[in-house]
Amino acid sequence: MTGLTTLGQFIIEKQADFPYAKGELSRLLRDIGIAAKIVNREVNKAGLMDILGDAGSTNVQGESQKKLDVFANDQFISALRSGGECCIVVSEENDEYLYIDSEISKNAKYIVAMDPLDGSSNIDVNVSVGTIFSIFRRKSTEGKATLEDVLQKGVDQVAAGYVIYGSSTMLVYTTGKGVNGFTLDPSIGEFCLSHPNMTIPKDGHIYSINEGYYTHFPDGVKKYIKYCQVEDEATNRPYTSRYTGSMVADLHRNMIKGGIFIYPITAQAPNGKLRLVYECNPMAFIIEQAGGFASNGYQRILTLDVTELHQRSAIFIGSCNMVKRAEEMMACFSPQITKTSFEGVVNIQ
Ligand code: AHM
Ligand code: MG
Repeated sequence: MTGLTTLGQFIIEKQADFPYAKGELSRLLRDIGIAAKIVNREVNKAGLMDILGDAGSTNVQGESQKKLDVFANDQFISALRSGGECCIVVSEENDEYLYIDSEISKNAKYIVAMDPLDGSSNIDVNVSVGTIFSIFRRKSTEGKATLEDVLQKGVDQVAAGYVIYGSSTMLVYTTGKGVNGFTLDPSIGEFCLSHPNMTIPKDGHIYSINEGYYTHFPDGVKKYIKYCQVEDEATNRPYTSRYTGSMVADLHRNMIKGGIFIYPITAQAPNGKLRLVYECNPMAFIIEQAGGFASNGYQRILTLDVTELHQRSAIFIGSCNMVKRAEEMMACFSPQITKTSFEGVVNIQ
């Protein structure tokens, strides 16, 4: 006995939490874990191989795809296809949802939505990237699963997780009974339980937002940023600002230390940038299960209607009290974006 609990062992132990389950969800999570290990291997040696840089293609959102985006997408799809428990995959990298049409998947009940490599603009500079996944049970009981099966609200997720390829690689997931984190031990090639029952502090002192877009934010966001920066001993302000450009890394840090991550609507992204189905909803499920909260500024993320595969949303997510405070600011000020005038700012020619 090593005293270590591997992801595989943990998943099997936890299967008893779902008395009706026949092990399909466990197998699905195992398949995702396997794909994550393969992606991790490539991310780790990316600098040594011809796998850095653009793939020369764009996704449905018009964003240029990195070679590793495409590689990670292929790996996850292939693991889900050979596992046989998934009937549909939705991916940031695919315009349409993908049926898994194989003999072993013909009775599959689960739909997986994913961002195979989030924060991929960071790959070329060796900064953490991540994978985000969300799992639903199909609602229809016969025939092929339909778009209706895919467009479920966040509250209907049965599991969600992320993988962070950072200074160490971790897989963090929830099935609605708390959040557990596993660190990849490269010497044995296994994810091992390292962060049982993860909880996010109710309060924090880190705020994560791309302040470069300040003039393009709604007034409530501007006021919240100013609130974070004001000195106040009682509330431990000013807060500190941390933003990597990888949502998974920023949220993982904030989950451990306490903090808020915000990607609001902006003048350029009037519906927000991040995608509801495979970025906001899974992260909201995980953070809520850890005791935090996620909102679009006005409404709980998990209750938002889902009408499109690649729908975008604003997101305020993290420590409960911080998100509630940001929501208060949003309620007090106009949702309109009024460009800030920088009177008094000196232009140096
Ligand atoms: P991606 O899925 O194309 O990688 O985009 C999502 C990423 C998030 O991880 C990150 O928080 C955000 O985009 C950064 O965007 P910006 O550069 O506009 O701040
Ligand atoms: Mg992404």
